[in-house]
Order: sequence, then C-alpha cells, then structure tokens
Amino acid sequence: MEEQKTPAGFKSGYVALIGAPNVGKSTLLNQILREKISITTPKPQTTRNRILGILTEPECQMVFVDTPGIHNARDQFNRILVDTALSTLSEVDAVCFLMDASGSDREVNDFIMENLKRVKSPLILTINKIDTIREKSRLLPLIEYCRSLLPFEAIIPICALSGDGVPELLDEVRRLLPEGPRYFPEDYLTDVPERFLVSEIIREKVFHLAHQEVPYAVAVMVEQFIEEPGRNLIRIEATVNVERDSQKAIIIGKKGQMLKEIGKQARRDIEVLLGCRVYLGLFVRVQKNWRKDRRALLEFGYHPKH
Ligand SMILES: Nc1nc2c(ncn2[C@@H]2O[C@H](COP(=O)(O)OP(=O)(O)OP(=O)(O)O)[C@@H](O)[C@H]2O)c(=O)[nH]1
Ligand SMILES: [Mg+2]
Repeated sequence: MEEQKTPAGFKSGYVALIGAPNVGKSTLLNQILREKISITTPKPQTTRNRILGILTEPECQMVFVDTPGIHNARDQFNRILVDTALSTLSEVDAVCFLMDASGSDREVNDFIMENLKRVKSPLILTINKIDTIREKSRLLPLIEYCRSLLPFEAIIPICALSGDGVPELLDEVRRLLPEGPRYFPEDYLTDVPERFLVSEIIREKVFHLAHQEVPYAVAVMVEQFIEEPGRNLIRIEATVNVERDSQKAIIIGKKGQMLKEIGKQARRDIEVLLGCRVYLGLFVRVQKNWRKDRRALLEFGYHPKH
C-alpha cells in the first residue's frame, strides 16, 4: 500500500557497505543517518549482523546495509560473519566498498575485490579515514590499483567520523540507484527491533571496557523489556553470555565494578535511544563455548550455513 504513494520517477534501492574489519562501515552508516543505529568500536569484528539504515528523501529512498567486516575467518563463528557480509552482495542495487586510506588490509581487499567481480550492480570505491593522510596524493597509487581491477562507477574519499565527502557519496548513490518503490515508511530509520539495538549498545560497552578475547566471547540477549508508560520508564533485563568462568569474572570485575560500569554507560545511551528513563538489570551467564555450539548460535541469532 505504501508503495502506491511513491511519485513517478522515484528512485530506491539497497546499498551494501562492505569492507575489511574496522574500516568504518558502521561509523559511515551512523553518519549518513545522523543517528546511532550501528555500534562502533576501535576493535575489529565489532558488527556481527546485517543492519539496515534507511534514508528517505522526497525523490529517493536509500537502504544502506551495514555488514560484518570481511576477513580471513578461521573458525565457524567468524565464517558466519563473513558469509553474512558476502551474501549481501548478490541482493543489493549498489555496493559501496570501503577501504582504509592507509592502504592496509591489502590481502583482504584483494579477496573482496575478487568477490566484487561477480557483482552486477554498480560499485563505488569509498576511501575512508582521509583525515589520517596528510598528503592526499598518496592515495593515487591505491586508487590506480583498484581501478585496474574493477570498473568502479565512482571513487570517493571520505571521513566518516566528520562527514567530509559523505554528501558527494550520497550524490553518487542517488545517481546510480534504479527507479523503484519506497520499501519502508518514510519515518523508518532501521528495520531492527529496539530490543536488538539495546543488546548491541550493551555489547558495545563490553567492547570498550573489556579487552583481548573477552568482547569476542560475549553475546547479549535482552530477556525483558517492559514499558511503564505512566512512569515514563522502561524496565530492561539483559543477559551477558560468556564462554568461560574466567570471562565471567572479568565481566563482573572486582566487587562488581566492571558490570556496574557497563550498565551505567549502556543505560545512558539506551535512555537517549528510547527517549525515556530506563532501569537496566544485567546478568552474566556462562554458556560454555557458545560460538562452537550450533544450538546456542541459533539462540543468539547467528545462523550457520551447514
Ligand atoms: N580517524 C578516523 N577514524 C575513523 C573514521 N571512521 C571510523 N573511524 C574509527 O575506526 C574505528 C572502527 O570503526 P567502525 O565503524 O566500528 O568500523 P567497522 O568497519 O564497522 O568495523 P567492523 O564492524 O569491525 O567490521 C572506530 O574507532 C571509528 O571511530 C574516520 O573517518 N577517521
Ligand atoms: Mg561495524
């Protein structure tokens, strides 16, 4: 029904944000929407799911798909993440391939470009973190190299953190998208439920506060989400799942300090997201080696292919 209201000449489509871990895909999604939809951290392999960010304009609807960073996955769990990202390529109307301006991740980028050769939709090369490069001319060899491998429709240097270059990137996306319907109502920013966004905010705080292997062993599940409209309050209870007792001890911290800090920082962001007061109860549970356990993977929303 929504679709019938779109004016003649309306353009729309899905645009994949693809790239190595940590290149700034989620930062770019948030910058495009000017809202925090996808979590970002200085650590690689932060994003684990496909996350839609919808930008609706009078004559165009762009549906950006944030994806997990592509890397040389050595175990089943990481293969799920990489498959999630790669499978997006065949389902979109344009691909925005992000690369770090430093030219790092050469091997992974070659692997991604190999996969992009099969893609029929238009490709945009987006070179991010240009704020870290003093002499822009140093980007030229990188650009030439990529151009020699793939027929990019456009090559756009950006800084996802500040937004530099993002309007130019959006101009290209608008130009390249086909005519099509409005897939989502105009006030939709994403298709993921609030419960998921809440669990992601908690996971982000774990990434910021815990180190080494611990954040990677964490899966967060929101167990209760109860609105008390009369009191302008939402009561949330969530479980932080880890793989081992030693990780549980780290997440709880001395005298519970770590868990308290995770809860404090997460609650602050969740209140901004939901626009009301939040009570946040966090529990830590050991789900032994959940990343290797098919049933647990499914329970936490990760879908192994085999
Ligand atoms: N200097 C600089 N840092 C940036 C820029 N864009 C992103 N970052 C930083 O790079 C780090 C990774 O950003 P993310 O957006 O989480 O990267 P990602 O590509 O989504 O990473 P994965 O989800 O792990 O694949 C964060 O610390 C960001 O603040 C940029 O334009 N300039
Ligand atoms: Mg990400």
